[in-house]
Amino acid sequence: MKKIIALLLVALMAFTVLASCGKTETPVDSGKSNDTTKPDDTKKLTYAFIAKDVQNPYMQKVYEGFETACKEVGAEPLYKGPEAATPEKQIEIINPLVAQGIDGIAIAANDADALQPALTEAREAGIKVISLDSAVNAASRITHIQQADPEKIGRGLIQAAYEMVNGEGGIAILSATAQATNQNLWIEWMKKELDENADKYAKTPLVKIAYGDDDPTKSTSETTALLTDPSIKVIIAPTTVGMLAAGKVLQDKKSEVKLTGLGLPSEMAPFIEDGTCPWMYLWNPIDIGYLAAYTMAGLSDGTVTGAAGEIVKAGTLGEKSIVAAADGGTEVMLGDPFKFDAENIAEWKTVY
Ligand code: RAM
Repeated sequence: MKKIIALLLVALMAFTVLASCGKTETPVDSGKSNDTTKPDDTKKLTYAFIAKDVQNPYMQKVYEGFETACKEVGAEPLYKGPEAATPEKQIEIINPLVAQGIDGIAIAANDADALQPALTEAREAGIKVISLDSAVNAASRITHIQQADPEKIGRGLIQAAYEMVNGEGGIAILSATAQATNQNLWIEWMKKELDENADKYAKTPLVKIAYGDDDPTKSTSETTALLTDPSIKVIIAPTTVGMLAAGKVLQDKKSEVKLTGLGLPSEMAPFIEDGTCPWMYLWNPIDIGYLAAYTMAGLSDGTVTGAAGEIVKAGTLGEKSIVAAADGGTEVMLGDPFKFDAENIAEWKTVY
């Protein structure tokens, strides 16, 4: 009997020594994930989507998808954004999120470079930072969620404007803010399309670029101002806020000026139906938010690091590749821009 007790004691001591060895070998990172009294592996991750501005209905649609995907991956979603689309106001939102110690930030940027110091701080604190819709520069992000090829969008909008005026009539652009990365990229491609095909577009010059700041009131007054120039026959609004404001002005004034751009089917249906906007383009904003949250989840669990060549598992969207982006960083492409016209608008206006 004594022998058995002695053997048991030896076994117990050996186990205790092994167990304590195991403990000291466990890497400790600021005590956060190794606090054995409160196991951290069950902690829900928190992901924030920072909109260009909170009121923008397009941004709200993006968040819808973000929220759905967060639920699917078991993360806590936050919807943040300033009242006006400025980088300064976005910085004021980023800083407290860093202090709060959230796990991921997906931002639709109001400026490519101005957010870099705040986002670098976020990344240094271990937060997974990605941009979506409107990119931050490559150094400020892990990757970017790109709605559609910017070249296709820019060239496609000029081609649409050209057709709408039968190759004759000045073009005006009603953009969002002057610093918006996405709109500026699309405008660059619009200019390239015009420059590279100068003969074709000889009678459809780009007359003016106006900025409505994604603010309905400013977009309305900028459209009204554009209409005082009789050489302008078509307006391209590469922003959903600009599209709606311009559509209303043109409809109110029973103007002959045509409208195209990037609009929400739910908002633009009446203008497509009455011919103010013969056709326009967009993609599914809900899918952008959805893809962003899944990308974040992949970054959190280490399945992806944001490098070109990796595959993001994006729930119902399937697998999406991370590819090299034109700005030196990487991006995940959602798909192609989709054309909305009188034929299909009824089908889409209830979707987004
Ligand atoms: C506005 C915003 C957004 C843009 C869409 C098309 O809602 O400017 O960034 O992607 O339009």
